[in-house]
Amino acid sequence: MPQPLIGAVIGCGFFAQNQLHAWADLPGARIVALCDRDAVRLAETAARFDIARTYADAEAMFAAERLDFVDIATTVASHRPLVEMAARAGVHVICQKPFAANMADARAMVAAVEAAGKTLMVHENFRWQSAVRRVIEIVRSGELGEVFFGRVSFRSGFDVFSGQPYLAEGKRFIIEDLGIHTLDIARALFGDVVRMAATTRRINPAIKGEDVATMLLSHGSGATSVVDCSYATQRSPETFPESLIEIDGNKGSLRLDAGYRLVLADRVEDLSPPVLAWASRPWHNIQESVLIIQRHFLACIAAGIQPETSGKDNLQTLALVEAAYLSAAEGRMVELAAQ
Ligand code: NAD
Ligand code: 89V
Repeated sequence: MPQPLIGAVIGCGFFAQNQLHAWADLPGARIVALCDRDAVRLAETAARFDIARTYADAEAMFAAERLDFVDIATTVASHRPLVEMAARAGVHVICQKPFAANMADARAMVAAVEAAGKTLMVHENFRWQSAVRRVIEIVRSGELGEVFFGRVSFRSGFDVFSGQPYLAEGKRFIIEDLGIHTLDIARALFGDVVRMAATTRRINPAIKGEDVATMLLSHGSGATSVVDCSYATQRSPETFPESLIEIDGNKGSLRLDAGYRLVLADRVEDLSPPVLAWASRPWHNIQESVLIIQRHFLACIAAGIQPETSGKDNLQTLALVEAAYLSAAEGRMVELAAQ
């Protein structure tokens, strides 16, 4: 059995708890240190996961610890300084989405970790949800033939603001926070995008950003897809946090319906994800994907290969986010360049 990789987690907030549970489930990693500027969160998380060494300052942590990797679980504003610090410390990096607030920061982070000769993966976990993964496998197997149409849809009225109050405060909301996942799923299914158009709306008057977005994508593969997301949709049953998918190919069609029900021409598959011991509904779908993506990170380091959701790959997803905001602001189709 190879020695586990030694890691640290920066950011002990709402979502990091899932990441720490997943690391504890993975024999290939051992988290030895935690960092957070918030002393209460830091102490509570250290006690919950029995992690002895804690730091209020990431620079101090990198100076004191001998790490193989760092997991950055903070919100976007801190990503660039922390990723660049990790690159200077010569450790592998996994960083939460949204990876960067702009393309320049994203490119700088990719370049810094590349120059250090280390692995950089973005925690872009929606394409790693087991139901979505099954759909990706079917498309990549060629079973549907040449795909000409797709839809990736996330519509919900779930209150995400109580757990993540910062989501109500930003000028940007649903495309940057959630659409980024659904756009990434569309890329995983249909390939990179050559042009796109988007419209946005804000329905909830209590938040600052847009909570509805509808996007039309032309993929280089020839497929057209619609990616739509909303946190202003009153559904029954509520489907948070499921991404519903429809795909048409010249040899067949599929639908990933509500309730993780996959329908192909001649069969139905129940793709309900497991509820891991530390997980709870309705988040169990996302929580399972955290375990899967973190396992992928360790496997890629062991094999010396780039993760599927590497920093470099994520530049294409971030470019779609930027293009969507530009298209919505200017009311026009936006061309995408290769990143
Ligand atoms: P949060 O505000 O609850 O937690 C962030 C923590 O980071 C806070 O405790 C804060 O004190 C700490 N922090 C910030 N900057 C720091 C720094 N420079 N040094 C040390 N500590 C610092 O946020 P959250 O809801 O846990 O979200 C974190 C990230 O995870 C966000 O980017 C969010 O978009 C992402 N997220 C991803 C998913 C997913 O499914 N992939 C789900 C939820 C949130
Ligand atoms: O997945 C996320 O990034 C979360 C949520 C599901 C609430 O949008 O912020």
